[in-house]
Amino acid sequence: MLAATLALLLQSAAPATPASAPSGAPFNPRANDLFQADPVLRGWAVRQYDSNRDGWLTLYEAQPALAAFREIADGDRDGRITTAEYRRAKEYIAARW
Ligand SMILES: [Ca+2]
Ligand SMILES: [Ca+2]
Repeated sequence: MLAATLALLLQSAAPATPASAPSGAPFNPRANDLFQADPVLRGWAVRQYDSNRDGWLTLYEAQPALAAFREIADGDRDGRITTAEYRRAKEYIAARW
């Protein structure tokens, strides 16, 4: 189930719309799903990306958090995050933050 969520979240970065995303990354309306599903990642994301410090990640605050997670997790840069890559990234985050 987690893997399915991940697949949805993390493989959907393919430019469905070759639109102009100024930040580079496409806006992901499901960005918060990853953090809602995982307390470790949520804790990390809130500490790093909760710009207004209210303890919650809005969808907008979650965008850079998701992008950063992808950056950390996708070790082989193939644009997909496997379950193994996800697990490694989570361990890395848990150990470092
Ligand atoms: Ca916030
Ligand atoms: Ca990968």
